[in-house]
Amino acid sequence: MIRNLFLGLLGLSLASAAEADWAINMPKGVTDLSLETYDLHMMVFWWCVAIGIVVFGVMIISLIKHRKSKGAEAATFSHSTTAEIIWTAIPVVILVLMAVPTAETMVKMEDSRNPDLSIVITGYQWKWHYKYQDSNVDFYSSLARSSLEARRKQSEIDPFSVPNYLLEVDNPVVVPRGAKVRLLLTANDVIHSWWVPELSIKKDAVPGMVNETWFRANETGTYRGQCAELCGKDHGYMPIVVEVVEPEAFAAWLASQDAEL
Ligand SMILES: [Cu+2]
Repeated sequence: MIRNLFLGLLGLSLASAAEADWAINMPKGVTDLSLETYDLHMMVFWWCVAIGIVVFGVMIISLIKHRKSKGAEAATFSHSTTAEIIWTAIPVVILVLMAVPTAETMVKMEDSRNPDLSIVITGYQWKWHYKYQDSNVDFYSSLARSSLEARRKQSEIDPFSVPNYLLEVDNPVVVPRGAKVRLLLTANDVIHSWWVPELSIKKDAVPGMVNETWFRANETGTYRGQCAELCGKDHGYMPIVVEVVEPEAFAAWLASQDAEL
């Protein structure tokens, strides 16, 4: 049984590796803060690699050089103040070196003052609602029909044939490039989480609370995300699509949405 499970998992991982165009690392994203987050992540990653090499290197060399068959005798001391000071001081220095730039970036992330545009995002089981502040524009954003049909049991539609399967919506959020967009997040039923990796945003949407975050996208394009908080049976079916367009195109879009109402 275990062998079958193992073979099954192996088959699954090979199949997904062959089918999906996935990357192992996090994306660099399209905002200044997403790039800073990526650089911090890489800095900490390389610190971990260096620590791993040093610690395991010393361990392996010690095991080989001081083995019993070579006549090594165990030392008998039980306490070394010098060693304790060193193994406390070095990690403290490393943690401070990581904490200073991290704190600088986190302060910037929290600074959502003076936005060019504010959007109230409300999570529902299982869709998102967007309301553009200072305008009448508001709409629900649900899973696109193409994905909805393919996900049905016995639909006979191959999900791999559906472009952006489970990552497409009927009404995407549209924002202007270069504008500071403040997001005010809440939920109407259970806790959801608004996550768009390329904007470097993952923020919980909690009933009865308003969480705040912001981004400024430097590049136009379509950025996709998902609800990142297990929120019920259709948690996997409430994706997020953000379209970043030129400011003129955004103004035209907003006016057209307003006219529809
Ligand atoms: Cu959700």
